[in-house]
Amino acid sequence: MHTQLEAARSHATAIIGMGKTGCSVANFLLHRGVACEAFDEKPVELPAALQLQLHIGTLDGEILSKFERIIVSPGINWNHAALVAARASGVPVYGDLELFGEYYKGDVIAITGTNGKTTTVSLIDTMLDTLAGGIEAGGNIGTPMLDLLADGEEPQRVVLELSSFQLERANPIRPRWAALLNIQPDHADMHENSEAYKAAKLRMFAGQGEGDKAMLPGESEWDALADELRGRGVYVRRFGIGDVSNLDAGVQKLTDGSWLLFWHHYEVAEYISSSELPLQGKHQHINLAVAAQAATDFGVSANVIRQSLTSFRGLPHRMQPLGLVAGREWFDDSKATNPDAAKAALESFHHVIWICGGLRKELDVSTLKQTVANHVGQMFIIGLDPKPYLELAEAAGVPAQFVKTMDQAVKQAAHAQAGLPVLLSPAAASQDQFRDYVERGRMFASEVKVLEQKS
Ligand code: UMA
Repeated sequence: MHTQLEAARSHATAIIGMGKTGCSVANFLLHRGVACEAFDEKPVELPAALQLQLHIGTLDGEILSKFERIIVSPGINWNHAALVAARASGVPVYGDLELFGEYYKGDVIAITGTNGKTTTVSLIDTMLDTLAGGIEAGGNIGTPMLDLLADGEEPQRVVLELSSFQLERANPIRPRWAALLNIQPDHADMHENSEAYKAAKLRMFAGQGEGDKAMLPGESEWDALADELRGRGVYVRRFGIGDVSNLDAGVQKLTDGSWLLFWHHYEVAEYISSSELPLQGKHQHINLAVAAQAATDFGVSANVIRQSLTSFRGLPHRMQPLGLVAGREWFDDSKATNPDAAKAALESFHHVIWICGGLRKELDVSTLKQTVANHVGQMFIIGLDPKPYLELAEAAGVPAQFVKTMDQAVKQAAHAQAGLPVLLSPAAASQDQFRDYVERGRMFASEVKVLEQKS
């Protein structure tokens, strides 16, 4: 029998996961008069302004199947049994990117990749903000994308940081300019396999067509995609480490060991020496080159781009120097939540004391063996899953100690091999011990501060 409740639900939206995304979706839809109910598997408190029914507890596919549509937060597994059941019953299930694509008609710049997204998006945001009409940044970077449309005004252009989770649960949007920075192993606990992870990321290009621009890594594995995009009339750019005559943007090594960062304004190459950039690390400079290319493609002048590059000091928790404390330098790279991010950080040091460990997301850390052997003097392991990191240390022949907590890691690292810098670059997510990587980085910085006050 069709109850009154079921009849109401057949015209309502179920919002699943009431973190940042869920609250943003609820706010957006309620303002547009859409009836909504909220679901979360853990106890949460909604902001007072959000007046909607909240259900706490295990998701039930049968209940969800009664709704007109379901909007799911990115952190909830797409293959959650309740979502699979709801989809099987024919209910449309999407993420917030779907709603964004339906409502927003301005220019989208979209950035995806395993590592470097936030740095690239932040710099594009800074540089394009100098244009008439400015720009707004959102998505995985932290501001839910629908918040960019919340006040009813439509920004002229937006730059979105898109995660695989956001891309997999929406019909393809059509970014005017889109860049894939890299694909490295990550989120093995959330995607069925690495192919599914890659396929989700590549959905970013699926809606592009005539006149749009796509930025792809220079490696040959991306040639087929480049050809396919060109076949659809997309203007394809390539970037990476290499020669300015072969790539549109990237870094070029010089004979004296230094390197140049370059991008192109039409056919003309623009350069800047890496020694002029406060932000260090070749992997970071590639991200800066991609941002510079986006800026020039949207008409930002070379002078403004140079000024932005030479004043950009990087973002918190990404190779952030904390200063000289207790006779050594300390670096917070808490954002390194997968092995490839930690590898890039470790390789930017000659030798370093490494604090690592956390929620491994089923990723294989043994791939770091050579990097650890070459660049790490000693390891201090935090988190609830020390075994793979201890095995890595043994394989690399590096002394290691499981200290479990951040305060112990900092205390012990202060007494490690004299003079060596200390790097927190966990190669793991943080949620086994912290709310997120930000809290982990702050905890590290505050323990270093305690050390400073004592010394
Ligand atoms: N929840 C459930 N069941 C689950 C999992 C979660 O009910 O199985 C509930 C939780 O109890 C919580 C809510 O869902 O109340 C959290 O939803 P969420 O995990 O999607 O988190 P949000 O607060 O909505 O944040 C999300 C992104 N989080 C993830 O993708 C995991 C944020 O990216 C993003 O900034 C934000 O939307 C705004 O767009 C963070 C992230 O870690 C930074 N991203 C990953 C990464 O960068 O590696 C992809």
